[in-house]
Amino acid sequence: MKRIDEVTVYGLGYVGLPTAALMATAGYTVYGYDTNSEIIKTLKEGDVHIEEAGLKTLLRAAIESGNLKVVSEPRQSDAHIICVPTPVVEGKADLSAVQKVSETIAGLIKRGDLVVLESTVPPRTTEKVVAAVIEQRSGLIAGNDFYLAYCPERVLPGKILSELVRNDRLIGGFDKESAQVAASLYSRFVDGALIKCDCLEAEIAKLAENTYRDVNIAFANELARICQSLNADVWRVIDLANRHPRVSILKPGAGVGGHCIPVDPWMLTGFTQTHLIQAARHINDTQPRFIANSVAELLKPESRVALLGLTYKENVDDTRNAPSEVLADALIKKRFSVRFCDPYVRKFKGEEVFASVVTAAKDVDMLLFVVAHDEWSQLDPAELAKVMRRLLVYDATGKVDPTPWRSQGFEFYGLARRK
Ligand code: SAJ
Repeated sequence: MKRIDEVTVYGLGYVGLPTAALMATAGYTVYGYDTNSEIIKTLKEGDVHIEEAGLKTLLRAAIESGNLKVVSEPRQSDAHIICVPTPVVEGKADLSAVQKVSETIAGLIKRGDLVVLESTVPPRTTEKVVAAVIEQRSGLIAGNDFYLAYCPERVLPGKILSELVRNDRLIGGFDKESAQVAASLYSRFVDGALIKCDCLEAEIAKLAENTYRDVNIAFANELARICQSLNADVWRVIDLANRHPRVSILKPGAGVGGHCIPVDPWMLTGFTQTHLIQAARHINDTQPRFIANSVAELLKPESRVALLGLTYKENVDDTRNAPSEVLADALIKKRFSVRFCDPYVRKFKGEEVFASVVTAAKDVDMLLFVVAHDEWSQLDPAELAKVMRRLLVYDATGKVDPTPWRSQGFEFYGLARRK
């Protein structure tokens, strides 16, 4: 079996950077390459451009060991791992970064090398883009002259390092030997099972995972709307339903954000007629406006609202596709004045963001919990009661305990909570 010593990781973002660092600490010589010179500069200075638990320490150890080299020109190596973004623009995946990196690899690849695609892509991209570009430009044939696999990342932001090691991993081989070689690459640092399948199965399975989550959350959000109209508590209803051994409903909220769940489902559409996927997207996309309408019913004209939590989910610094943006726009359109507060974010929609809730709350009429950062558990309702103009809380996260707020005289409302 092919021996792999040197690996090049193309794309040093949320997935590529931790993967490169882990591979280096597992003993591979790793070249971390990115086309963004700012990222290369930051990393070379020993800093990281991403907030992720444990990453900075691991990265420094990997660089100090000499096993991880951050490079501004890609090098020849035994394995090439593609971790570049595949954004969805108007419902269609933009594969230009995958195309470009495949061209780069075509200029470097040697007979017997392994190429692995990790980016989330529409079905058949490994074959139709990666294999096709490399074959056309290098003259080498996938499965004959080089190994090729699709091994999607499945890690949860906030827990990336532990999930990279512990999660089971799909190893979609272009052919059986490719799957074996790719499995041996990951076996050095993955403790989870390495499940061999073909490229197409792995591509569809990756999209199915995120789409399943989107559909499940959409159901929870629709249930919240039903409960709200019946004046029932959706959080309690979901807890009760989930006591059934074969039911596991996710949580409703302010909407679905991030760079994966709101966009990946579109990559499964367009092959045949689909309805459920689009319906789920519609429900989740309109959820921030549903929250804005619910909140507006509680406010007088010209009220001031402090939005607590701007990131796409709790305890991360990422604001991509965050529901808070649509929610803020909807509130501003209703002529409320909106203040932004988040310890992980400095600027939002071009405006200053307050790190301290007490500062953000001064003279406002409502605290609106959008994302359940751990920091909120430290809040003191008595202290906030002293600075606010009106004592009103709305919780879209379902995680704020009303009792201490009510005991300080706050009116407390929440998404589909009983009035
Ligand atoms: N959300 C809810 N209710 C829930 C759970 C999440 O409204 O019960 C919202 C969050 O607030 C957030 C959005 O959904 O706005 C997405 O958050 P998430 O934690 O569900 O997922 P991501 O985007 O951080 O990571 C997902 C994960 N996929 C699955 O769990 C199936 C991760 O494992 C993938 O690797 C990642 O997408 C990816 O990169 O594809």
